[in-house]
Amino acid sequence: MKITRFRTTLVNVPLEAPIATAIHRIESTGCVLLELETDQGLVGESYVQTLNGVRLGALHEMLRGFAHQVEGRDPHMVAQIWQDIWNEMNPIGHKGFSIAALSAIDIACWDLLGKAAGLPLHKVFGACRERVKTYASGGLWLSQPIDSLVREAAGFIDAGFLAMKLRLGKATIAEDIERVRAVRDAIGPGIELLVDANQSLGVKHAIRLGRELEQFDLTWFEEPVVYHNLVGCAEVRAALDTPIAAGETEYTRYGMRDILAAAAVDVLMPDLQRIGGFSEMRRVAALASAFDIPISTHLFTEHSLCIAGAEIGCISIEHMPWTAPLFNEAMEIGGGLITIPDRPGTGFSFDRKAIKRFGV
Ligand code: SMN
Ligand code: MG
Repeated sequence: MKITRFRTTLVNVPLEAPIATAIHRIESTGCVLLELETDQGLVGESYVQTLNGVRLGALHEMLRGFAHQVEGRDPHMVAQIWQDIWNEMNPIGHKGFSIAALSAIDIACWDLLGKAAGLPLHKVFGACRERVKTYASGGLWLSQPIDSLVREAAGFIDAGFLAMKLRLGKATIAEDIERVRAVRDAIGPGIELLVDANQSLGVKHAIRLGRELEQFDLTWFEEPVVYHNLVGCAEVRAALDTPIAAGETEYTRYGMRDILAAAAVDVLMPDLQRIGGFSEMRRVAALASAFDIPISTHLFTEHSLCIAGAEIGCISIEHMPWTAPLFNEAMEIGGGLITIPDRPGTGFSFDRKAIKRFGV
């Protein structure tokens, strides 16, 4: 099998409503879609994104700059293709959009491998489960008033979720506690509640807040401090019983190695676009397992399902609905679990009508 065409398309998918975290204001997700066409008629698909569609042209240009690394090659050589792209990006750096480009190409190559084998990717990798625990993450934003949080939390339970994530980072500890208390009271003790401060807190603030939050039996406290303060994150972790989660903002196995070596997290949260695709995600899962630290994937829900289906140490997957409108297939959620699709490749294909509708 040979890759004959490297096709990219730009879309901007609006969110249902604008949202905010402690560090984000988001109205849409701009995506560069990649389709690798082959001489066998199979097409490998993937996408990478930039929030609000800003700098989409730069992301696109970065991706196109590596097209020559796959044109004319057999996608079964994905490990060598990955390494060749890694080597080529040495002068521009192994973080940021360069890694996003590598991720897109890697994911599309793997999608082709699954399709060529007629197997879902978790079975190509070697499967461990057919369903994975998830949590509702497309809501409970910092921008919402408390009555809206309470209403939305009830809606998540109605939609089949048994876990959900609330964003923190209000100006005062009292406000954050009030919001956690309101949601915990609304959902009761049997539903898992996670919180995410999006790196907005100082170490002492995070510890003081975290101590007050112990009473709410949180599943985890995510990104309490700025992502590069690994020593500070480890201090917060040592001071609290609540598990600490982080990792979404760092890149590749090298970024994950530093987080793990600093004993900064109880749960590692690699992001498919920032990690370097499926190839690197699997290496990171192995690395985390050597520290006895579980992983839980960040964003990219549809495409992360095959990793959850193949990695014993993947304890859950973030459910973010932002890119669902791009796909023909819907995710199956019930009883707090998402079903890992049994369709070849990633199991998700771009909806041509949606691509037209959201095209930029
Ligand atoms: C998050 C990440 C990116 C955009 C919005 C929110 C958040 C998460 O950190 O973990 O979902
Ligand atoms: Mg987060």
